[in-house]
Amino acid sequence: MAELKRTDLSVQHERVVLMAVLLPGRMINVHRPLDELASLAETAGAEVVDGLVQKLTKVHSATYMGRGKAEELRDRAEANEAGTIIFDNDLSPRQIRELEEITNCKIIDRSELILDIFAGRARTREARLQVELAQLQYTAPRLRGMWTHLERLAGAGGGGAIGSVGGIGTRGPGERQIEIDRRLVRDRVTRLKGELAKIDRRKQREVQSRATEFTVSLVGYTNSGKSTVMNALTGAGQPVEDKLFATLDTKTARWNLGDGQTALLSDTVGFVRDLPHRLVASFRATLEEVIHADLLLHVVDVASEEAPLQIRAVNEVLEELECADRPTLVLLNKMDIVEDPSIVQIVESRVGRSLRISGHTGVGLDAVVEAVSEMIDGAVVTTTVRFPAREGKLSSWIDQMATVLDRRYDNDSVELDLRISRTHLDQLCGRHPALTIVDQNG
Ligand SMILES: Nc1nc2c(ncn2[C@@H]2O[C@H](COP(=O)(O)OP(=O)(O)OP(=O)(O)O)[C@@H](O)[C@H]2O)c(=O)[nH]1
Ligand SMILES: [Mg+2]
Repeated sequence: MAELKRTDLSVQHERVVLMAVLLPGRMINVHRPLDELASLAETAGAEVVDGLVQKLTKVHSATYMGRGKAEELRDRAEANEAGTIIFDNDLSPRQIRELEEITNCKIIDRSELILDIFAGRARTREARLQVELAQLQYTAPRLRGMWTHLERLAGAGGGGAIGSVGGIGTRGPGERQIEIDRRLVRDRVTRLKGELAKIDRRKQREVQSRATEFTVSLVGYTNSGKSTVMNALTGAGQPVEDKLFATLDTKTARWNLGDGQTALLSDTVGFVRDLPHRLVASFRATLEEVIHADLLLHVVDVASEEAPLQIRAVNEVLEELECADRPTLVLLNKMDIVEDPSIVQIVESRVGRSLRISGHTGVGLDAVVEAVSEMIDGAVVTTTVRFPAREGKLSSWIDQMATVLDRRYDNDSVELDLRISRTHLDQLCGRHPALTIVDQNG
């Protein structure tokens, strides 16, 4: 019976009971451990009817939580007529099975819930493919009867091969069906990876073509106000919602900083603690702008008492993307509704350079423009370089990465006057010993 329940992992319109197991060292608000999970569940369309918390020093390998507590969970679900229990933790396929036996409910873990939200919100083709890949990879080993799930994905826009197996599931999840499911999943994963690799290459070219521009990326916890700040700075018209994961793709707009100075500003998907690794990996194309940005603007909701935890979670994702040491300016957002100023002070003492702002009222945004403008001035230099004329590849690389102000030929060598970012100039010198810097100012 439990196997049949796990053919569809959506929790939309379901009455659910929440469960958080608190373990030492986990990033969670111990005073209100179910708050975020409740927002996630509601974002996914579920109706939260009850919640339970258990403190443990270590997990039980078979049932994750204590058996007695699992039975209490069953009673709570029964009393509230809930058919689904959502865990704030990630569970192994075996733990899910055991817990479904005990509670007689569908068990959804944290990653599955997040993936479900992403699936419901993905609008662009790129986002849909990315979510589907992450879902298949995370969910496949956890499902017995896959086909209903696959059909749902196909119906949701994944499209293609899966839809053509419609009807098979009516035979139920027998052994043979499991084999067919596994093969279908493998084939689909291969196809999705191929399509995503193509998108990835296109995105890389796109990002590279902007290499002569100064690029800035907004990053931050979901709902911290990234899109609001983006709109306030550029008038980009990004949708803003008091919901988790309102933005799932990346939008880039020109940011006019005054005095003819411009940069490209990108707004992208928000992060959340314990973001499934698969999801981060498959969202690489969407995060391409972040990965290559000259500067990160880390937006923090300092009106939330969870701000310090959220900063840690964002930094972990940045580490995973290998851009933890990128120049970063922290924007302490929602200053207009801060109730506890000590949170702002704590955050200020823990992060590097930060500015207090409100994307809503616009307070503090002038200082952001000024700070970024100064960074651009420091980050771009005017220089003269010389190299042998036969180095054609080097010449075309420079054409892509820099603005060539003047080009002079002298016997067998070329001399170029350039406007180029410091980072690119360092790369250039490191990779091409044949190149010499003749003159540099700024
Ligand atoms: N009071 C106040 N509310 C803000 C401020 N900035 C954003 N908000 C609100 O916070 C909510 C989330 O804002 P978004 O800009 O959508 O946040 P986001 O970081 O883009 O969120 P996701 O795309 O979902 O990750 C919205 O309801 C905004 O109106 C601010 O400075 N002050
Ligand atoms: Mg947003």
